[in-house]
Amino acid sequence: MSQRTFSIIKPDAVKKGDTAAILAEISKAGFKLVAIKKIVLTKQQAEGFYHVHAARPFFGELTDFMSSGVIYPMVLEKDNAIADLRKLMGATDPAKADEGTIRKMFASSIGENAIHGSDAEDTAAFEIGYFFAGYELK
Ligand code: FUP
Repeated sequence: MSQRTFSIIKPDAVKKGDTAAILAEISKAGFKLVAIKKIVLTKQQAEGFYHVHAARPFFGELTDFMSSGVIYPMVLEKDNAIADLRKLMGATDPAKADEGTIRKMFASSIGENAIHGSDAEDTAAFEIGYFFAGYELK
């Protein structure tokens, strides 16, 4: 069944000029681009997005990084979108990511790993709503 998920092209990938190449991989994998925008998060906005990680030791570093430059948040749609995007992204640590995954191709470290993808239906709903209004999701 058709499903929506949420993704972000992160500041490291944008700075390296890999945005279009990553979008091409996403398109090749059969995802429809429902919505996309270009923004720079404040530190506070990054903290709100990653609130589930607030107690983790890497929270400060993660939210500094995510507010350090342009990102492209987007909503993607296909059958089984949430799980399929996670597969296409590869492991959080690019050193452990399979060949052909976006993190294997474009990420440099566990902290600066090129792309975000929702991990479940409830987080996808929260994350889509964090960045997009209903009228932007037609
Ligand atoms: P993922 O779902 O693969 O993006 O990974 P997590 O939800 O576990 O982590 C979210 C983000 O926190 C990662 F993308 C990068 C950052 N992180 C670290 O910086 N160090 C870690 O040890 C784990 C995650």
